[in-house]
Amino acid sequence: MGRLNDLLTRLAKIKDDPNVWAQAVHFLIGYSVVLTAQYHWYGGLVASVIWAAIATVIEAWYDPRYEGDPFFNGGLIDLTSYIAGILGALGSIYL
Ligand SMILES: [Ca+2]
Repeated sequence: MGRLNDLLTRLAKIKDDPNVWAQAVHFLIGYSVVLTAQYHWYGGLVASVIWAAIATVIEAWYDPRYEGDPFFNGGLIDLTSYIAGILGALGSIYL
């Protein structure tokens, strides 16, 4: 019971971490952009490439320059979350 309580306590704390929410949102954006494109014009694969390029520009150039969020201190994690969402959507479409 102690271990279960420890696990539940740890899980409950995750929701208080803003980084977890930020990564979840980046993932969902990547996921929903690709699925939306696929739904409307069968362009999931094309949208994946375009969105991955846009996300790279956002995280490597825009955020460091205009939001003070360095690429190697947060941006890379954001980009990874976008890519994970894109891959998740491609998995939903093609697997
Ligand atoms: Ca960012």
